Amino acid sequence: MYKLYNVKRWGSLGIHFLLEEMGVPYTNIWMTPEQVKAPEFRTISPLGYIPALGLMDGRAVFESAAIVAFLVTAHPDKGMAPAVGTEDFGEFLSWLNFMSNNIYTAINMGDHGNFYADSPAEEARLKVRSTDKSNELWAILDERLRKSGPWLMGKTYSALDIYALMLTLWSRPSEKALLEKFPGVARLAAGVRKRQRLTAALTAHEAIEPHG
Ligand SMILES: N[C@@H](CCC(=O)N[C@@H](CS)C(=O)NCC(=O)O)C(=O)O
Repeated sequence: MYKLYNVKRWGSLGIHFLLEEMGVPYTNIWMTPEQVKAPEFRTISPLGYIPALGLMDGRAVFESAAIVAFLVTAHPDKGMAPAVGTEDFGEFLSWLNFMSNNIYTAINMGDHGNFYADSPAEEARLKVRSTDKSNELWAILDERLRKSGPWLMGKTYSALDIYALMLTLWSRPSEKALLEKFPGVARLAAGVRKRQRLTAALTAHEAIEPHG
């Protein structure tokens, strides 16, 4: 059985939702921020980051996009991504990495205590830049969703939509402000929230409703 190293409302929530949606057996290892920072956790996740997914043989997959790519291809029968090797799969991987490399990173840059700021003034400046950059990136996703949605892969719901919902939760100045600004993203987020299989996990991460 997989082990999901999980912290409430952190980057593990997207993997938590995906595992629930796919209905594959797994256990949640709920962690505190202190446990995440402990040196022992680096033997599982080299940068001490959440999410990490423990495998049956004792190894772990880390980096959120890698975990998503691993799960959807390890369980192709669950239909959460196009078939491996198809052109659609190439498109799927592009948007997955677009979100993890760009939006996730832009959000992290604006976090309190981030590595790139060495004074409160720097931190405040990065927070503004992070929001500007995130909005620029969301606008690209929103255009795609408005033109050829409702999902990121068009008419087909996939792991990308769950990943996108996760990122909306961390928006600045607020999740609701992001959803008001980007109607295509709002429609996606509302659609993912309606998935019956996700109710328990949405509740566990206090994500049933968008935060104001
Ligand atoms: N590139 C990583 C980023 C993961 C990440 O930033 N995780 C945050 C939580 S959302 C974390 O674990 N931070 C731990 C810390 O900063 O000590 C991924 O996509 O998995």
